Amino acid sequence: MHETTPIAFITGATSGIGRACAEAFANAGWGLVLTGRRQERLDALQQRLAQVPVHTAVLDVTDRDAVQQVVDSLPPPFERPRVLLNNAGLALGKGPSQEADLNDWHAMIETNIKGLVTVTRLLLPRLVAHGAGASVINIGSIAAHTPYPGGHVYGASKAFVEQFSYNLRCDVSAAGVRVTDLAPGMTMSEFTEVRMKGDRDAADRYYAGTHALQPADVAAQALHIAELPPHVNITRLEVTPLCQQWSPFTILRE
Ligand code: NDP
Ligand code: 8X3
Repeated sequence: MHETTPIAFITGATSGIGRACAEAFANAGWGLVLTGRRQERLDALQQRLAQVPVHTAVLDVTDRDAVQQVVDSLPPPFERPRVLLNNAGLALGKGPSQEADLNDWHAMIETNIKGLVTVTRLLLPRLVAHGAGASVINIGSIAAHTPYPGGHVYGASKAFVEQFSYNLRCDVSAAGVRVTDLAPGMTMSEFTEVRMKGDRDAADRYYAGTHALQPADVAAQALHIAELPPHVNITRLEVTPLCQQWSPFTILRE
């Protein structure tokens, strides 16, 4: 490997946007640290992306000790990533708040908020050590700004991601580290099947008749952000499919 090959550390690389980012960065010649909870998918991806150096680690971002262990045991040449792509995340449930499973709410907070800040905090010294050109790219969502029925904790967790990204940027920009909240809209992935607890038909119905974003569309934006000149920081980038529109206010009448 060439000494200057940049490294991207990706959480949730086993599916959807994370996997597409792995592919896009590999095609652009980046080395990769790929993490997620499903070992067999990491193995398959590593085999498929054999054209670049790839290090894989089974990692549940909600397990603080495991994150520490993965960071501490990054082998050369992966010890000093240029990019942290905080992608691992999920929504669970789409019913009204008063019927929601509290375990689902806690799981979203543990993953989308606590997992993201854990990985960020533990990897941050290495990004700072990398300095100019480094980036933290946090996958937020349009749900951070747009309330909708059943959005409850999911949207709120993505609002956290947005504000955390801005505050983080305040602290690390002097070290040359850029921070971006990359906020996609409707993207066709396993996201909806996970949200609907494995109900594939419900997921298919959600995407039916739409021309939703593909994970590769979001990955192209992530790669663009990562490869900008070191003095350029995209603070927030929102990307939606053309078919996704706002709704007017809903007025409840007596
Ligand atoms: P997928 O369900 O296809 O992928 C989610 C990824 O997150 C998987 O690789 C999964 O890996 C990983 N993941 C989930 N929980 C954990 C955990 N505890 N520890 C480590 N990895 C975890 O969905 P998307 O690709 O669509 O979602 C990726 C990100 O994009 C999420 O943050 C999501 O909120 C966001 N997003 C998605 C949109 C969409 O419409 N699809 C729109 C806007 C934002 P594994 O199960 O192997 O651990
Ligand atoms: C996922 C997008 O609109 O389903 O973050 O909440 S949405």
